[in-house]
Amino acid sequence: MPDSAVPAAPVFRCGRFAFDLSRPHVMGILNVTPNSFSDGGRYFNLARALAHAKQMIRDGADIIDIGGESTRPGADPVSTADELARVLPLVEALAQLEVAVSVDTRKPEVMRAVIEAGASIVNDVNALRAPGALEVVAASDVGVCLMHMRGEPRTMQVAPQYGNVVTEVRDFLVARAEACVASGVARERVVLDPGYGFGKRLDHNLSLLRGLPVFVATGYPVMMGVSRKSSLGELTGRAVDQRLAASIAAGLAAVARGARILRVHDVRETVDALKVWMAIERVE
Ligand code: 9MG
Repeated sequence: MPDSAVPAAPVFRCGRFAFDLSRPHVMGILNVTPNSFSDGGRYFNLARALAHAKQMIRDGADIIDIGGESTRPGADPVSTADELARVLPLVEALAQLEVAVSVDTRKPEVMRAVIEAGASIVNDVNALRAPGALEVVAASDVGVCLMHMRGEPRTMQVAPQYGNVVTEVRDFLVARAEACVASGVARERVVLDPGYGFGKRLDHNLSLLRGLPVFVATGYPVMMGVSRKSSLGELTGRAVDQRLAASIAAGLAAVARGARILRVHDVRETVDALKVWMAIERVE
């Protein structure tokens, strides 16, 4: 592993949790949308969603990321009321367990409610750009994942263009992180995510993966979400439910380049792969 891929921040603090970043961590995806792109809306029902979250915890997830609004390419927005009705009961239930609860949302009203209900992380694909979002996070002790997205989910895959995708995405994320720190969010509460697949073509995504050490060199922890994404389908010709091997390969490539949180659907398989990787690399 290149020296630049060693994270400077040793810890990610989020609510009552502090993650030691000398080893990678797994964030399990819990989509509670009727039409989520890669699980077909299977966890829209509360009891099934809870059972699935508990299975991911048994399988070794450190964090559960709950999403009530689809961010897949072409997805339409949902109302605040609908999003809250989907995510709040799950946040309340999971916040009682020994797992960090993350909520994937762009809406400040949703952020405020889920923080009150016990969420420890806000995962915002819009990097807290909605008016009021930064203030909600700054007034709390939660961690925040700032993700890069070009445009918005409905239109983001329409001819995305970059000069140098790695430096453009890094500069955007560092500017958003500095805005957080200037608002009173401790640096140790901030994680950066290049936004694999969000307003990017296959070559952009691969450049971002190769360029992860550039993000690690910012000193902020790096999160990566490659699980089942369409670029893996482009590379393998596989349908969305047949991309496990491709997801593990891309996830391990990200960890080898310094990513310290992997956002995944397949927790058990990812945890196994990371155990082997850590043994080889002598990561304790
Ligand atoms: C919500 N969501 C979907 N894909 C994602 C990714 O790659 N990163 C983050 N942080 N969130 C994502």
